Amino acid sequence: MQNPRTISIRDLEDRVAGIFASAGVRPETARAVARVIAAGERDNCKSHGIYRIEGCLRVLKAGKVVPDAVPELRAPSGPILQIDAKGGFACPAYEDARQTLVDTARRHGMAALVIRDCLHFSALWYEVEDLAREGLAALSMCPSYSSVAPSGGAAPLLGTNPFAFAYPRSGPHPYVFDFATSVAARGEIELHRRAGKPIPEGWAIDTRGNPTTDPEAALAGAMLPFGGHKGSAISTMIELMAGAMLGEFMSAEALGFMGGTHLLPRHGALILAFDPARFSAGTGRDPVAEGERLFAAIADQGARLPSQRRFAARARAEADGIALTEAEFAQLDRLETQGLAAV
Ligand code: NDP
Ligand code: PYC
Repeated sequence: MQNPRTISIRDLEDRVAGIFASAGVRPETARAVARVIAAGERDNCKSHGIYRIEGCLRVLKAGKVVPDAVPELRAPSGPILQIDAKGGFACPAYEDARQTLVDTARRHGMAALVIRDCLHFSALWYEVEDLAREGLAALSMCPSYSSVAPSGGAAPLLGTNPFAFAYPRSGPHPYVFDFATSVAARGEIELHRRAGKPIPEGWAIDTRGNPTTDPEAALAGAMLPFGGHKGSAISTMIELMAGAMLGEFMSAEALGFMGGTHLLPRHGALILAFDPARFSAGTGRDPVAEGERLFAAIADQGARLPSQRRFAARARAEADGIALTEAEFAQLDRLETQGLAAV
């Protein structure tokens, strides 16, 4: 069999940035968006890689994300920072605020970053991993749009509400987990639909509330929270913490604003950062070394850590480039030549 064609991480980033810049997106934003999309492909997170380009272009074409928004940071002397994305993409807002967030967390021991009114289409590990590389523990969460039925219900209400956590480690990579609070991310169902494959049982119900493995029926019906009532409660917490508490949209309002699930949602996001050294001060214990003991005990049982697959994919991409299918290369070509007309 022929080896798959590859592209370097940098070249992919350049091509994606070019697609967004040609669609009228401010160059700094196009570059920030391209960084997270290329990172998704690099780490083999297909549901938030180049597949997302078309979704973002659709939102741009619909006029529901502001292409030239310049985020505005409000950083008072306390631990709560706010950056207003002004209806633009979340990634440039995070990039603009991240150093102030790191400095503030070190100064106070903890800090919160509120991202207001943004299109947060990307994987959340990107932000928390970045903070853990600065020696901080971090949590990130945001609502989405109503597409998940609460446990015991049958109609979409909650979002796929992702939740990510990272903790610094002594080795090359931090400990990171990141998941949708639905059984699977909506992007996974969409990828199954495109591939003409059924989804696994337990992911979703149809419009009549019956279990389905048909991705079309699942997208029209409701997705299910992971872990039954437990996932449903965590998802509800995210609606409250990253929606109601921030004075930003919850998933039902985001759905109303976008006018349906055909457009990625706009809402707020919450990122929390903690300095472990400040929390353990005076105990004589090293919080990173304590973490290492736990990770070693997990590995001793033969279990793998979250993000291990992702970091292995990254190492392969850094060494050999990112393998894309011919259809994916064709998709990039088409988006480059047709831009917004392609969606
Ligand atoms: P997955 O179920 O694929 O993975 C969830 C986490 O569990 C990952 O950290 C993964 O690590 C880890 N993991 C998977 N299998 C194992 C295992 N056997 N042992 C230990 N750890 C494991 O994620 P989802 O499909 O739920 O979410 C995918 C992405 O979608 C996320 O990045 C999320 O942020 C994003 N998303 C974004 C939204 C938004 O609004 N911006 C909305 C919803 C989702 P690994 O990657 O190494 O496999
Ligand atoms: O995959 O569920 C998802 C999703 C929604 C918004 C961005 N990603």
